[in-house]
Amino acid sequence: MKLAKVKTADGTVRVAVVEEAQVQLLDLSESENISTLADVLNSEKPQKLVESLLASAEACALDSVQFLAPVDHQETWAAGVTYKRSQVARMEESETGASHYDLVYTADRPELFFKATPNRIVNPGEAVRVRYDSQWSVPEPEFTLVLNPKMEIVGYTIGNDMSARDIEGENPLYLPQAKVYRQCCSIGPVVQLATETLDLAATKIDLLIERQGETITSDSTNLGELYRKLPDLAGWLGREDEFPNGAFLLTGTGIVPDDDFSLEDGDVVTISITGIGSLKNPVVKGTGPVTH
Ligand code: DO4
Ligand code: MG
Repeated sequence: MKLAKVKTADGTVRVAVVEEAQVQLLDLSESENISTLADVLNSEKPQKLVESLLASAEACALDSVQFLAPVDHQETWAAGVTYKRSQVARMEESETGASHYDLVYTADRPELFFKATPNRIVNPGEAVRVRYDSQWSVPEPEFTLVLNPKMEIVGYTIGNDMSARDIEGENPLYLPQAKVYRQCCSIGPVVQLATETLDLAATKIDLLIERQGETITSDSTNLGELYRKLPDLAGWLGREDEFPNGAFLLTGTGIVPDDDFSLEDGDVVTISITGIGSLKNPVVKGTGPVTH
């Protein structure tokens, strides 16, 4: 079952079940303590809850709603260097810290970093940003875990971990600046409930980047290439921390474009993952710092 947070034609934000050609808008008005998608995801049995609400749902054409990022008050975190491709690319780009990436790839403790507050996450279809002070930035297409406050994996979605390779490469201590800035992340368009066992190798992750209507780069990987186990990543995140609203956890990139590639203003990034769908965002590159 796929769930989404959508904006309807009259501007209201609703929780919906996504079907082939339509969405079912759920009526949460009678459900005690359930008013948002996060409330549904964090409930005892999300699928059962939704099934009980489907009888009173209102069907609506798929193209009549806007899909929003399926995020409410959750923090978004990310794992790094979880695929061989990411380890190799980062060792090559790093001017000073190559051995850190080598060590963390096989270490028991994974790399986990804070990625975004909800206000830094853009909706599907809205622009992700390249920092104006980066000349080498890429999207990172990442299978993303949806975690409830017990750190249980309740769903899956798609995440784009926008990254400034030149800033991270200059010094690993610049990682927060390479990773966290306005419009640095996109998530969505739906949450696939984690009710069935995942076939890792059959879960394909595709990246397509278009420039002026032409494909300029594309690549694929699959979850079978992920070095870590998904529940282990969730376990490390929750090891000594609390997430009262739940959390999103991007699980790292297995796709890194060639070193001569950098995103430009106007590019369009599409990430597709088997069983979830496609997340598409245009790219904006600013020309100067934020005016506060
Ligand atoms: O080590 C820095 C970040 C790694 C990352 O974001 C990734 O591997 O996806
Ligand atoms: Mg990443």
